[in-house]
Amino acid sequence: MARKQQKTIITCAATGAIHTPTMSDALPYTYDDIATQAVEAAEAGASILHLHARDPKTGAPSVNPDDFAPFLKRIKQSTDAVVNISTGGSLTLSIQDRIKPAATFSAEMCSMNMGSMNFSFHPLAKRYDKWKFDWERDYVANSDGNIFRNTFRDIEEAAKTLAPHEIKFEHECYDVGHLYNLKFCMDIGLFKAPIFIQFVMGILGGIGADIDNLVFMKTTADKLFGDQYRWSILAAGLAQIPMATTASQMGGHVRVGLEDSLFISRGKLAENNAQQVAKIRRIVEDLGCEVATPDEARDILDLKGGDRVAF
Ligand code: KMH
Ligand code: ZN
Repeated sequence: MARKQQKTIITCAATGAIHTPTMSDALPYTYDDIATQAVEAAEAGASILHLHARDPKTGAPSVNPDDFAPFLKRIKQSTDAVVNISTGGSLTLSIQDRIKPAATFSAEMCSMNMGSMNFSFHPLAKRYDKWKFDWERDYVANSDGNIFRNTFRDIEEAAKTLAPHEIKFEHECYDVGHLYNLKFCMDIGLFKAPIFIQFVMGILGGIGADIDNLVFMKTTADKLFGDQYRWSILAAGLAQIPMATTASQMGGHVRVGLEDSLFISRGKLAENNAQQVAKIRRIVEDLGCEVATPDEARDILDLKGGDRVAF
């Protein structure tokens, strides 16, 4: 497969919250720790920071803009990395609540989940016996009964509410069908090219993380979107770095971070987000690609610019 000569954008999803509550001491949940880890990830080479917020007392996923403001300010003061605010929030919240932070802060980017699914991580409940907060065990164990709701109506409402902010979406596609959902949404004018697709692999409820599936996602996206799209990969758990390595060699961008994997290698927890960023950066550069700066990422993805956000 021919590799396009382009710079590789590293996104770091630093906070977690949806499927990695606080199962590693490295996961940040206070304002200070989120800001510090995000800035260190940017210094290590991440040009995009995908961020959730947490209630700093309970560590629970939060979509309250007041829980974003303190770390967004600090991040903006310390780095010019692109801030990408999650609209995934928590599996149990409505889309109206989930898009509030992105709208409040008029971010350069935000996530957009492209289909409804049983996003499940319930097997983890049996693997952990020590939980930091009371809510975590039940939240994880009950995920087998949750629908992560992202209907066409939800997507349309989010796209139309956020349109005045000219936010570029990170279209999270957890399976091939989500690419077709995205194509439908493009055809009815909800999203402008170039679109940015995140192939999300290895989440229970979505497509598995292997190379055949990655090639299938990519050839399907080529067929549907031609040169109107850019793409990146996020593989959950231990597949994170191996799949990111493969994707970078196929001309894709990469996403790492403790949100998607708590590990730095088999059996070894990552110490922080920057460690994962440094590792994928080293690999990408060793294999002959260059890592994009924040401004290069803005150029590749056609972003509105860091001076047009509201934080
Ligand atoms: N951690 C991803 C698998 C979102 O923030 O909108 C899910 C995610 C969703 O990133
Ligand atoms: Zn996220």
